[in-house]
Amino acid sequence: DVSKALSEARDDVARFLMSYKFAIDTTMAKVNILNEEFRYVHDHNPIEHVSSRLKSPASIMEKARRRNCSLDLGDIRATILDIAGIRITCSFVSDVYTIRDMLAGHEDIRVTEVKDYVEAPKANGYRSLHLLVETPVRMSDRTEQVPVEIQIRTIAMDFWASLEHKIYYKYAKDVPRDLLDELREAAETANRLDVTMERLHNEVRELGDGTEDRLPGPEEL
Ligand code: 0O2
Repeated sequence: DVSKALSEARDDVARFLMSYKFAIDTTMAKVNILNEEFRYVHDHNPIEHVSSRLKSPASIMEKARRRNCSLDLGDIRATILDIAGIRITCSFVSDVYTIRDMLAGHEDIRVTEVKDYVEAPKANGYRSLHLLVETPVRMSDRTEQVPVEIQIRTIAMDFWASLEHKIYYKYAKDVPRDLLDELREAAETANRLDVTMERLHNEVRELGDGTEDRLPGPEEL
């Protein structure tokens, strides 16, 4: 009957969304291990900040509509690859690629696509490395391969993208031309900052004693 069908559909959606939450949890655990290990063992931690988000049902539906995707959960899983999103912010551009290599080398992470907007920025100036990955989520009765979008960017790229995102929504995606030009210029400034900071970091590292940004270990506290 109708109410049974509705309650089954609701359970299917809940299980569907839960698999993405678990994929975020397991991927975040891997990133957190890297983050903590780097803090104790190495003289420089490439990870500055990590965040995650599960796309809301409303924005999943909105994207499905834009992509002409049916509301079948299998179609949505195959089409909308950023339902689970993780964002890793690094200090330097080289860190972005260090983190990429570490995650891509993980046995439970299969990279399905790389969008390198660092090497080839978008026309508006957006820069970030996007890894589309699949990770196994083991549940009581099955294992699912769940897609996760991992965005890796520097602090400067993140600063720019956060403001651009706000402006884009403030103007309901119709941003005035002069503002777009200024944003493009700001993206170039951010890029120059990234290049300068990396050069300075390397120069100081060559002089340094290898302890520059390591937190004290437990025995030193
Ligand atoms: P939110 O709020 O971060 O979730 P799409 O643009 O999503 O239709 P696709 O191929 O999935 O198509 O896009 P892509 O290039 O992989 O980018 C997806 C995500 O990258 C976006 O998610 C943003 O987080 C980020 N992104 C991509 N381009 C830009 C940009 O020009 N400016 C900013 N600020 N962020 C960008 P959402 O769902 O749009 O947003």
